[in-house]
Amino acid sequence: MFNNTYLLPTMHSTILVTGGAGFIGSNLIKYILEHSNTHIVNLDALTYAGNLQNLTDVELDSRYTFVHGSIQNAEIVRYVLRRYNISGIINCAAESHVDRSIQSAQPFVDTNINGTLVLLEAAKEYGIRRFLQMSTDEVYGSLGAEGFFTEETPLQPNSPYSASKAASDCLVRSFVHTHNLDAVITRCSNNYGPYQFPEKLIPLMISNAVNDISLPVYGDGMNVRDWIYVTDHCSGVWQAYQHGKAGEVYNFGGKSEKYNIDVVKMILQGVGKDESLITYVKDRPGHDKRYAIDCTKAERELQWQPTVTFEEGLAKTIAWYQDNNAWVENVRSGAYLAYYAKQYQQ
Ligand code: NAD
Ligand code: TDX
Repeated sequence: MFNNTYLLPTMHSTILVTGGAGFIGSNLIKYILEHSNTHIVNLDALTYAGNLQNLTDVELDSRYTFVHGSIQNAEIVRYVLRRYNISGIINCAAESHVDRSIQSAQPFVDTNINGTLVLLEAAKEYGIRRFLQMSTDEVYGSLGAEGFFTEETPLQPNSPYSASKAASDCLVRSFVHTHNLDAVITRCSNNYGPYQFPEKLIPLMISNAVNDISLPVYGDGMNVRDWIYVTDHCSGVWQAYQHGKAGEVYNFGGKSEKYNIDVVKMILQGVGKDESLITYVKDRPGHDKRYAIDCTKAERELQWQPTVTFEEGLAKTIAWYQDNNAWVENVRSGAYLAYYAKQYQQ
């Protein structure tokens, strides 16, 4: 079925996952450990979004190792590649929240652009056999009422976050073409599921609803996002890592376009709370209207499909947040409260 099966991990191949203490990274590490014999080193700086509690299920697994450090630090990155004989890299480490990039763009340039460059240079130096850059559909900009992003859609990032992701994608592409690095880029739509930091729409609205705090909807609530359950994204990334063609981009989406206001109302219904909790607040500057993904390339070339419907995934996610209020309370602490107050002051 696949031509380049030489990339299938052998019994003892060890890969580096960066940003593995974050939302998608932690779900991805668990997914890979469950579906292969691969050993994983997780290099994470433990920013506000990184949380080792996301990985308690696997911390005793002999195939898993955590290293605390930044992808901006070339010495640590080179040490990890040498020390653990790393054969491949999946780069999930990033500053990932659009609203924070509007408050302050510098950390996005530092990690998303400079950090990715550090990884690329080290990958070149140590002959890394496969590099996967986890990117986002936001690099394509915004859609009107019609159409979908394909892998050929021009890059038109609109926020400092998406601009930094587009820049890192361009760096990855340049290392493929100039240095023959074996790299693929994945671009996914909005993820949701367990362990997502409650600054993003779905976990924020669930946590607020559970705690009877008002639900702040930006603008008129008519912006559209294409929602994908996080394990569907993880399966796509793992397929692309193993079977993607060097230099190619693969889009992933959940085929679940929704208006924000409809998502919020579904959450209130799921939690059993009243719509009077909804508050319309000042719109996000430069707010992208609509994202929608055409993922036929991944379906055709990677035999990948999203498997979780939005209704099913949302019910599982609501149940997870209700069952893990201690996790939520732990992250909704000092720095989070300061961020929240600044972001939602009217
Ligand atoms: P997240 O914010 O939950 O986690 C990011 C992780 O990266 C954290 O553990 C953090 O500590 C770590 N990190 C940050 N800076 C670092 C540095 N300099 N060195 C090492 N680690 C560092 O993000 P997420 O939602 O899990 O997103 C993961 C990746 O997927 C990002 O690259 C993001 O752009 C991309 N992505 C996210 C979505 C989504 O909907 N969340 C969709 C498409 C693509
Ligand atoms: O309080 C809110 N109110 C609100 O109306 C928040 C936090 C968001 N929104 C809206 C803005 C967006 O239209 O909900 C939508 C989703 O917002 P986010 O969860 O912040 O996601 P988005 O900006 O779409 O970006 C996400 O998808 C692509 C991730 O955060 C990125 O990391 C990913 O690359």
